Amino acid sequence: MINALEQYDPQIYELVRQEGARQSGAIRLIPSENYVSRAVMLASGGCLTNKYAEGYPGRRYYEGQQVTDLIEKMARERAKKLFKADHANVQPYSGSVANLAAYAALINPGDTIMGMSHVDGGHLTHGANVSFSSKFFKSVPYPVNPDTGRIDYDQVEKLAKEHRPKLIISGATAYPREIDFEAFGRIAKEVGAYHISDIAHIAGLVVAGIHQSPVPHADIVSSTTHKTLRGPRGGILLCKAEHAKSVDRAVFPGLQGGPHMHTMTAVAVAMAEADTPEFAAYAKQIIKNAKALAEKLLEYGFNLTSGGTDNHLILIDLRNKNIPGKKLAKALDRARIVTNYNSIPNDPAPPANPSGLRIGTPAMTTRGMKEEQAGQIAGFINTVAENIDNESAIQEVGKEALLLCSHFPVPDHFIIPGKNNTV
Ligand code: DSN
Repeated sequence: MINALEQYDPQIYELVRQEGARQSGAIRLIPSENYVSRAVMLASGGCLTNKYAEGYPGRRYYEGQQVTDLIEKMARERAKKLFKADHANVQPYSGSVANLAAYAALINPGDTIMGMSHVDGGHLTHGANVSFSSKFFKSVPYPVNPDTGRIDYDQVEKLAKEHRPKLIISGATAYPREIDFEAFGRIAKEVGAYHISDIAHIAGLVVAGIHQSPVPHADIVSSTTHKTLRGPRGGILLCKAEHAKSVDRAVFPGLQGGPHMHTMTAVAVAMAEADTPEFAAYAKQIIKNAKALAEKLLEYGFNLTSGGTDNHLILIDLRNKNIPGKKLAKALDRARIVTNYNSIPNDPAPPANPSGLRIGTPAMTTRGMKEEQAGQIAGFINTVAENIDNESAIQEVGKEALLLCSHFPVPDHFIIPGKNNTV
């Protein structure tokens, strides 16, 4: 497909080639990114992009749904089996829309919601003050414990009893520890709230059976389909049978028009891929790599929020190194190590120039890197931090990072024969 693009639009082809080369020639540590399989790539780039399919299988508003109905049913069934859920909606365009649909299915504008505070690791849509979620709803965020960097379930319970929210959201976007979804379910029941769990980051770890599944403990579970799940950029909602109709109505016609059928096709592929022993082994290795990376970073004197990790991500508190997160992220990018600067709990610095750096292991693990390489990468990060104003040292690390990348080639869909794929 990519070679055909060269023929039809050489300018865009060249940019796609450059991005493929960038992804191939860098150690990608953004915890929400990954490399999808060739099958997922082909499905999401195929002819299903041509089809409108408002409605649901058997109840569409456009004709010509002989195949789309089969694809959507298959994607739904695969998602239900994978997550052991009563019902799945595979239409959300992505995680933010999935969350909004989940809220719309259960509560009304003006109701109170309780999600993890954005600076402490919650997602924007969990009630952050810049998001629709605090404009449409009254947001009462729960923080993490400032001493431990972990969720304090007693404090969540206390806040819930005080504010009596209609909805409690579990799940996070920058939280390195396992989440006790059962505890959230119990607290929600105690105060008569619904419980929505957003597992966008850890869905791959959940389906592999490594992290607790929220499916038995939440009214609705929301997720993206990329990140650790390693599918295309999309969203899904899983719920108990009693909420199936409200969830479906909230997605369409509540919030969305026609579903992106090409993405849904690729979601179906990814669900099957995740339902294999190979995927479970991959998910285990993600965590082993994150732990190895965390251990080495601690040895190099980095402070990690909560002291380490149970999942795929690590949040580095850079205050003891006197380097702003943004400055380190940009220097690492020049050294072919791609991360994102991030707020840390109780961050004294603003979100645009915060004190933390967020890194994660899903993409490097897909390339086949293991604990030894995780240790090497920690060394690269340390060298860049120690030489933050020394550009030639940073460029040297870039050469070593490129060499490491060359030993762990990425899946072959963007390796273009005869082209320079690593510069
Ligand atoms: N932007 C995603 C992340 O990087 O975690 C969350 O939506």
